[in-house]
Amino acid sequence: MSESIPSIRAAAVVGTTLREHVLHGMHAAIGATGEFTSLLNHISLAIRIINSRVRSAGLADLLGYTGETNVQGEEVQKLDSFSNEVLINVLERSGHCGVMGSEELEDAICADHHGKYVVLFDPLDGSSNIDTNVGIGTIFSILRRNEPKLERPSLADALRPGREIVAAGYVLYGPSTVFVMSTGHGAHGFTLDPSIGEFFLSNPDIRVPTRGTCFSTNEGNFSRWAPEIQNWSRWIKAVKPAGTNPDGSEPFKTPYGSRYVGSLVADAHRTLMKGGIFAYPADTKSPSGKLRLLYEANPMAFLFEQAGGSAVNGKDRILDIVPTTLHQRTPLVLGSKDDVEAYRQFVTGERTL
Ligand code: FDP
Repeated sequence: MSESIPSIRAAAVVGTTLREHVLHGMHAAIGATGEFTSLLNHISLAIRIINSRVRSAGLADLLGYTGETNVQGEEVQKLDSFSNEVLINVLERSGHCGVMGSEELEDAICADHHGKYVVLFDPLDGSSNIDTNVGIGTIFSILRRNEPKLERPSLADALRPGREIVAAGYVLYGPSTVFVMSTGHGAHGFTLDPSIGEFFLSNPDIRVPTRGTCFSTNEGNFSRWAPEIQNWSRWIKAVKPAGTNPDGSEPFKTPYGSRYVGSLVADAHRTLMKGGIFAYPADTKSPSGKLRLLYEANPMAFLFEQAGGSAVNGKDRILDIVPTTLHQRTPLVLGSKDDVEAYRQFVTGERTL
């Protein structure tokens, strides 16, 4: 009888939950009030609600368009607007959110209370993939307002460089639901156990390999790219190793494989886990780039840096860009340090074919 007890215990080991992970962070932070922890728990609730709808979308008549267009001029799909409403609702109820900015809203929502935090989000990223059951996601970042007690919440609270982010994350609604998050102490991945509705720590302290074997771009835009980006694209597909690293180390093992889903969350997640490079450069159709700085590029850049990777707009660090508008776009290049650096060198002319 006594011999069977250890094996029963071993079989019943329960992993760390997202809630515990967040609480642990709170206990480690001197002077923590619990508001940040509560905010993260509210975000986790919103995500579980969105996840449940995404999972039953085909059955619940949530696919397709609402007939409206969002501020980017794109048709709003039902799941986008549902996800947007859930996040706004849950964040408002948290009472900690002074300012909210969403891809689906023209203007920021400024609360009439002194909530300490700013939350910027893309409620459902990769919307062009919704109808075909391809991975989609939610992306968010959190900033602390500068003077929460003295000043009323305003758009200025949101227009701050990404280096001031205090937490960021994304959720990938793929074969499983994965939540990758950072509060500035590394990037950690949690996987949802759908049977009990709880996220469990599945990928502690994610590290992006220094160099990868895949590149991820929309190659259909090749003819619209600047010559130096075209050269980078030719280089990464070249059969022979082209040149050496700036420090004279191992040549890159080109050609790299190509992987492109067309959902930022899916492409970024693969790049974060396996290394390599994701690039959405500016082109003649989108001269400032396509992706949004505040709720797509910044959260991803924060997570990649936390995981030992990097993120640039071509030549400058994404997290140093000072935004001027809520829906500002930017070219975005993120991934393994060496791969992003090689791209940067093509852009600056330090490297050519
Ligand atoms: P989508 O248009 O489907 O919403 O956020 C915009 C985004 O998706 C990203 O998720 C994705 O990385 C990119 O645009 C895909 O753009 P292309 O279709 O131009 O490749």
